[in-house]
Amino acid sequence: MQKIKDYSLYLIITEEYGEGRSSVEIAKAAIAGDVDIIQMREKDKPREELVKLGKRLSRLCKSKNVKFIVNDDPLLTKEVNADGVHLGQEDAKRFSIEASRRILGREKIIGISTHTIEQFKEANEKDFDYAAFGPIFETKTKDYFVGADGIEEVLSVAKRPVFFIGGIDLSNVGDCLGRGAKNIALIRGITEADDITERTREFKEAIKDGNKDKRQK
Ligand code: 3NM
Repeated sequence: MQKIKDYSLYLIITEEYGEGRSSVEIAKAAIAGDVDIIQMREKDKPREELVKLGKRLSRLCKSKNVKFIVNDDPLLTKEVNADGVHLGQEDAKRFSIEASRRILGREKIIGISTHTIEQFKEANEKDFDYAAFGPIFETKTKDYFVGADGIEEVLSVAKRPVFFIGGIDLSNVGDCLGRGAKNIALIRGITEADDITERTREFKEAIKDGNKDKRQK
């Protein structure tokens, strides 16, 4: 069963990039704009706070049929009843894909980060539900980026949905889509917008338009 639909828009929420708005405010506004997936990615908040916030976001997303993913921690994922966990390359060492699967079971979503073609090919053989590949462009959370050239190669070998990530905004999303990207993940492209709902809609339209030919098949 494919748990992640293609042509999805995935918003990662880190409150720090929310221009003073809370995670819940950001999530509500993005949900109103028809976002498909939301991730809670808060590296600096204490666990207790993450449990509280995670439960709120989880309830909110469930009530609106939006998938809710927790960064880093399959135990926290289970505790807040999220739909899945996202494992970075570092997190994957703390909790491997296999350990996360044992904790979460078959129904939940496991996503992983990959940053090079080699990493992607290696991960491709494992038991995850989607991969993220990036950073495609310059971003704040990493001090390097891989460029858009790898998109076609990643897609030519990918066995499950891939989200392209990193520095994606309305000016460069077309480049990703033109190279075959179906799914996009981002933080600031949405969280820094004055009108988050409107911006979310614009990205959804871009994904739809950029994939018109494929979707008609
Ligand atoms: N992971 P923005 S890039 C959280 O390449 C994250 O794995 C990345 O933020 C990866 O859309 C990234 O604001 C940051 O550039 C995405």
